[in-house]
Amino acid sequence: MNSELRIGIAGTGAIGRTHIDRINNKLKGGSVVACTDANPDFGKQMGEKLGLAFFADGEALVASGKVDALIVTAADDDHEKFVMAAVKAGMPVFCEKPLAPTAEACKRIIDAETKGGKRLVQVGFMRRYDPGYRQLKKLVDSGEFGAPLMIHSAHRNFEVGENYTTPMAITNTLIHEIDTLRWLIGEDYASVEMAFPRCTKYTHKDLLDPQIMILTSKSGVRMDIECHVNNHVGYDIHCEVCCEEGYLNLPDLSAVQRLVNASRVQPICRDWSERFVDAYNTEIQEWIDSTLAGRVDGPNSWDGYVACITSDAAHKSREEKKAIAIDLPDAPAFYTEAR
Ligand code: ISE
Repeated sequence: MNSELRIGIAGTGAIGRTHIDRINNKLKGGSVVACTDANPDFGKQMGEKLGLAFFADGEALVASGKVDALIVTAADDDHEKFVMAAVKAGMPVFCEKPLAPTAEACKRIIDAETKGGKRLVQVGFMRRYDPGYRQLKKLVDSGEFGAPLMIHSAHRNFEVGENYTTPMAITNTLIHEIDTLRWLIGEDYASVEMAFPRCTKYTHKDLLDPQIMILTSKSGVRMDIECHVNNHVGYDIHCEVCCEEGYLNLPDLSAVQRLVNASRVQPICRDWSERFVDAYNTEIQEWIDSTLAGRVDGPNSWDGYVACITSDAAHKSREEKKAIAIDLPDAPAFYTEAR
């Protein structure tokens, strides 16, 4: 491996371009030098604009000899094909969440990675790198507040595109909470249930909004998560961990309070790129560092798979209108041993 990581990016949409910018202009140890996109015309245009070599598909990019590692920021349905191209070539790959839209697809990735004999895949669960969530986890883990009993969370967006539909609230948005809460309490889930309040007037016929997910861990910690993606207010993330000896609340990003027009105004973020900028920077920097050192330190394919077993069960709960038990296999040693 070179001393500087040469990175290819598969998916030149919004999140892809924020990663290109952070890697090429802010972070150390790597640079994005090439790209591909499921939409070749768009990818080519972006490649020219950003000064990146363009390749027609993931296999050609990976085989080009121009990159040491791949970042996948394509649409969720295209994650699997790009991750597979890297895994089959033995190349380290960072894939934005979800690893794939279904557990079945994640399992194919796990089988290919295991067959190759080396852990290569990191999944972009960036909440684990957010300073606020890291503080929260440290306090939960300290044991000072006793056992966690309940968690109340909310994931609110100002608005989402017209192509965002009911299942995407789980696969594209709540997937963050599914991974974060499992990591926060260090426990797997036993069941999931979806509930549907009255819909907001700001939604459309293919999107039930808001939705509530109720997760129960194996030891009985009960977690409710509101997902409201067309709130027309702002990007608002909550997490309150109710423990035996106290309540732990996720801090908001600091913002100066304004006193105007006989009101106190506390600004909040407009979207994820603002709210989680520090988390993304730390996540990608740590991925570059560990990749150069030949390791995968962050959330791996097993975490991506477990999250999708949970999201598949959540879809089933919506369809069958009942709580669904989650039956998780034990993680194989390939994913638990230090490597
Ligand atoms: C988006 O893909 C994200 O990852 C955001 O964090 C989330 O808030 C949004 O709902 C998703 O569509």
